[in-house]
Amino acid sequence: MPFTHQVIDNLIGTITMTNNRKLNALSRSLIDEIMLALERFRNEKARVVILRAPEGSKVWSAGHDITELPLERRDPLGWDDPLRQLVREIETFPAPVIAMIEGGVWGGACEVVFACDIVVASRGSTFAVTPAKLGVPYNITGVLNFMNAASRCIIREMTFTAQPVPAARAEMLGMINYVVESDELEARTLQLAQQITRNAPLSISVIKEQLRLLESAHTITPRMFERIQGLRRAVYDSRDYREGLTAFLEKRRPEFIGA
Ligand code: LCV
Repeated sequence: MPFTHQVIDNLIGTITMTNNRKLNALSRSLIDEIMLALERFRNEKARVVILRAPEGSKVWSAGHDITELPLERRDPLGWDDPLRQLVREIETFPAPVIAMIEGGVWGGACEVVFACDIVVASRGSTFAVTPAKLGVPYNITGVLNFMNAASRCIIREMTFTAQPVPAARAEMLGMINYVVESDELEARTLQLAQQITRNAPLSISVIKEQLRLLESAHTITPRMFERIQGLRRAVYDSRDYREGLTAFLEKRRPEFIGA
């Protein structure tokens, strides 16, 4: 597995993303490995999973692999997008998934983290919601996941400014569980994981699924859905969408014109 390291020990499965060259950008190949690891841990009855980057990482994950986003005329975050599949897999995994964060969390990686059940971050970590920086029309479920992670005005600030939020502020806002010093991160995460393994897995599993179903219990009419998809299509068909992706690939600042 070139992009992850996976181990299970005392009912605790740990997945370390190791594609440092691309800053753990969530490519199809990295996500496939994480999904395989989750399937293995599900089969081996892991009672908790830890998703992490290597110790000392400056970037936990740079978010969706931008080179794999369609340049035009196709929904960049459709149902079968690998990032969407990973978020669903974490949400439906039958045991708690703990995000152990060190470094920057960017874009769709924030949604992956918020899909996890518990988040422990080192003091220097940050969280940046970046669709507006790239010109991407985020998808409906992803927006709902962000709404569940932060209050009304916070998620608007994070989305509209695309600026990284420091872990201490995220903790103060209740977006993550703990901020610890880097040298305490692994121990604090393991302590939580061990506490979970000592409790009843069936009870935990059913409560996790109840929480997921109740959090996503939003009525949306076909008319609302079609309106949202039409608005999103106008964005991913726009010149600004192409400009956002092209600017990143050309390593320059994008020039958005609102068309
Ligand atoms: C592919 C990358 C990436 C990357 N993909 O190092 O939420 S949404 O809607 O936005 C969603 C669609 C999404 O998640 O989009 C992606 C959002 N992510 C970002 O906006 C972060 C993009 N990356 C950066 O801003 C910088 O890479 C950071 C600040 C993370 C680190 O900067 P640093 O100067 O330390 P480089 O930029 O030089 O990146 C190292 C290598 O990783 C690639 C990048 O192209 C470079 O590759 P090359 O050495 O081949 O040039 N890379 C970084 N992020 N998301 N590839």
